[in-house]
Amino acid sequence: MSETNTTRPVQFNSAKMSFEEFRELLIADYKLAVQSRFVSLLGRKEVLTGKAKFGIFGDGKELAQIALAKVFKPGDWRSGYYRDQTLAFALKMSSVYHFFSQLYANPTLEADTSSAGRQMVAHFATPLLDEDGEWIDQTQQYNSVSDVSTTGGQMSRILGLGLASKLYKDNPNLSHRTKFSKEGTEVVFCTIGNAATSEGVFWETVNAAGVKQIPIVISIWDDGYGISVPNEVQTTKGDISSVLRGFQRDEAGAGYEIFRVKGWDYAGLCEVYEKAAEYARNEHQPCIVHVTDITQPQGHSTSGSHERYKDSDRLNWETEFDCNKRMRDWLLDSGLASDDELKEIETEMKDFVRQEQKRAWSDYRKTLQVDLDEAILLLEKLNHHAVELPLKTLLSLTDLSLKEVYVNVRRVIRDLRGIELEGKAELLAWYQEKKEVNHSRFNDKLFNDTKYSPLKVERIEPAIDDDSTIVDGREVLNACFKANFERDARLIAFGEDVGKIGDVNQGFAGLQEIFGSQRIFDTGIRESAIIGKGLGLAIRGFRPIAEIQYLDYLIYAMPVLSDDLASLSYRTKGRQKAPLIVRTRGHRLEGIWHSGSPMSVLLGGLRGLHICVPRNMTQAAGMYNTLLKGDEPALVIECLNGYRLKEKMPHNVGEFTVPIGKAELLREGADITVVSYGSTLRIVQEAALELEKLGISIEIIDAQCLSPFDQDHLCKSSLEKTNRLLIVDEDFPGGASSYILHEILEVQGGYYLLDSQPRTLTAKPHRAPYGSDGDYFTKPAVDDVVEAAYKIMTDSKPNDYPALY
Ligand SMILES: Cc1ncc(C[n+]2csc(CCOP(=O)(O)OP(=O)(O)O)c2C)c(N)n1
Ligand SMILES: [Mg+2]
Repeated sequence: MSETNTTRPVQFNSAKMSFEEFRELLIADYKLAVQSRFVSLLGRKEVLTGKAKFGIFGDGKELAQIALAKVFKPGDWRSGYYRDQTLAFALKMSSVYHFFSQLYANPTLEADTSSAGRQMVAHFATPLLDEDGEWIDQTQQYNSVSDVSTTGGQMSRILGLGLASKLYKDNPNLSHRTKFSKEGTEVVFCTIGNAATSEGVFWETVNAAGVKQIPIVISIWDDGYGISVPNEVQTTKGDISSVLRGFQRDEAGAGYEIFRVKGWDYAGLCEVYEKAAEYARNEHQPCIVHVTDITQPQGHSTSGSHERYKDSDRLNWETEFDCNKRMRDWLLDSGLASDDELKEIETEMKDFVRQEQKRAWSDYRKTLQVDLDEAILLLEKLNHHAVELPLKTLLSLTDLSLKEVYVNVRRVIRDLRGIELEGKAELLAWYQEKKEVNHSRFNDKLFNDTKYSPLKVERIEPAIDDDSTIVDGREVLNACFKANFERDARLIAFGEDVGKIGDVNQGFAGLQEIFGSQRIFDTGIRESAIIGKGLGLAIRGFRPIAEIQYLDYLIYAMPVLSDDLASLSYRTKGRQKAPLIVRTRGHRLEGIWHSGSPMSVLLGGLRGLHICVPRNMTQAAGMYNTLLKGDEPALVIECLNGYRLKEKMPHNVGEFTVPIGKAELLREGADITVVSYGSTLRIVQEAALELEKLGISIEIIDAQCLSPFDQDHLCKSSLEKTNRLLIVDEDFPGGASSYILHEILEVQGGYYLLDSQPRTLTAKPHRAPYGSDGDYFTKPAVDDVVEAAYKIMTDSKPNDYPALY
């Protein structure tokens, strides 16, 4: 581990720098440090005076970030957290104006370029897509993946971002991908707080990057606390770089280069970052920089004061070792600047920050003012006593907000119900129009919705005929993957046991030998890392298929899936995307951790991913073909018990597409519509034959995709005929089956077509035990489906269908 101190000379890139140039550089750095500090001070005030809801700032971390910014090159990546404003300003990823616009939650991308008011302050992102959804040239800009608020949430993705550099460097077939890399020289700079290194995902990521020797530089901003909890409670030995020591590269093997440097030591910081970036860039050597002695002058956030948990010694120390103060003292002591000169800079920066804050506030107000003015104008035209109070409220608004505007407008609309009045139609039309504007402000871009959306991919039927060979289901998948890998050099697949043996069910069998271990490879047992790898690779222009061995283990990757991947488009208002395909297998098998079908967990947690539930491997292959032509993230859950079932190999196995979000009619029937998906479909199909013997004809619909669900409203059309509904799945009672019920009854309007109570048939509330008998008594079996369908008939025609029990 390298330790630095201030006695070393500062080394900058240009050895030929004149004294005056050197001095100017230092002054510019000081200026930025001061500017950033004023932003923190003023930002906090803005929150405490009620102009914004919550503030979190980067005071005390200025110098380290200025040093880091010096080695950040176009094409490089930041994956950081909410303390990085100085870095963001230095690299022009943000500005004082943009920062304050985000603080106020200005809902436009022009003002808050990072998130259009969707994220808290200090959550940075650079656009990666233009307005048409096309990739921007990443090699020409400083890149930042959109921040997430969860501690450690920025970690997993650095694996893929960094691995991309390695792959671009080593694979000549990718040299035409010039928007994404210049010979793999891009470095990923990750930042994390000292306390957040307590998260499991930190350790998982650090280990994975060490194994693969990924070009990353992880900076740990160590201010001794995580909110109020000190290092002694967070970390063994209370010292993160000391416990990381085993990762240090040495004669025993490759590992990390670990640096330790003080956050007020400007010269030491510059030196460390120069070295770390060089190692990572030129040798693809991962590095960790532990920046100690960081202070937090204003405490953690606007939610409370640090006097509650820091004693006076610590507070005094923080004042003395404040990095900006130390730099100021150093500039004075070494004669590089005079006190007057520094004071002038400080006044200039204070004025500048104030002016930019005011501009941001004024623009924010103007955005809202448009709606307010229009609403007032329309309400003034209405001559009715019900309008008086809302109008008066709007005319005297002091705390301007869209909420206030629409609360009052909607009150008027309610109070004028059934009343004909001049100007009312105009108000209603305006409100309808504004609904769309507000949808775009606050609700759009759950998916990127570009012209490449998988929902827009053309349907190509599978070519299956009498000549089609009958094979195991897994062979259909294998042929599909092979065809896609041949066609597209961007495709990469990885996961536990995916490389050498071609996954535990042999979907990729033999493909590593054909396409090489750079494109199809094994990973360690670390699900977050697998998804993070896929996410980062997808952001850098690859088309990864990240495999999670069993659906039950997806839970281990939920943080990165849910917080990062699923919300990426939404939280950047469509300006970033990661078209990652997550492949897994689940539903039917036996055992508490091998038979999972936690679909409602996924439906709730993965809003922002398409969730595909193919009934067999041919349908799965068609979905992969569709998704690979599209550009949005998706989860495909193959049926665990389907790999060895016989299917016909389509002649166009790498071409045909199964549309995303479309259900399929599998069997026509007259009495009950039975909707199901995945492994339970075969059970429902068997049950149909039993039910025929009882004189009941069921119509079977395969949902195929849970999100989006049956966009053509096939279920509703079926209900028009049967008027009865049964939903069958393996989730818990009230889980995904209830979601489907909601879709059919409420979204599709199927409620009005029902003649009897709709029913759901699900697994039992507990998880599935091991063994076939346990399965029979836990998950829906043929007998259960038959009896549930029969009960529906008993309910409506008791004479024809007398109760069984
Ligand atoms: C997963 C998760 N758990 C808890 C929190 C609440 N939280 C926000 S910041 C924070 C402390 C983080 O401390 P540290 O990593 O040292 O960063 P610092 O704020 O000190 O720079 C906590 C506990 C969170 N955001 N995410
Ligand atoms: Mg901390």
